[in-house]
Amino acid sequence: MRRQAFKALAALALGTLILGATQVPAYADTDCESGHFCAWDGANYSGNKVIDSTAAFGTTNVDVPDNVVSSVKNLTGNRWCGVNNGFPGDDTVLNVAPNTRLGSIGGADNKIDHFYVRGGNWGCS
Ligand SMILES: [Ca+2]
Ligand SMILES: [Ca+2]
Repeated sequence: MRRQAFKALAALALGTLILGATQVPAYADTDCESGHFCAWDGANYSGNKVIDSTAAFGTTNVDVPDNVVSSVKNLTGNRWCGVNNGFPGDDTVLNVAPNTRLGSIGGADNKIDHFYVRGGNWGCS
């Protein structure tokens, strides 16, 4: 009797494990696929999506429309660095770590003109 109760408990625990493993992730993105970098001209992923890119790390100039980017999703394993073209030099104004979503980008808002792509463990410079 005790043995049967144990078996039932074990089966229940296994069932719970399997159910847990097949659950849909709580935070699925419908507007930017895994492996992509996306940016919007509005805050919180609103307005127009101005870029949806799978550029590889080492890419030095991923162009975006000038001075409109306001929110980003980096669903890649790379770091994405946002640049404001300037004189005499360009300024890196945004550093987006791998697998990071930024609904607002602070001082970089409406300034970025292109991105460059670094390895995930690298910094922007
Ligand atoms: Ca904007
Ligand atoms: Ca700019």
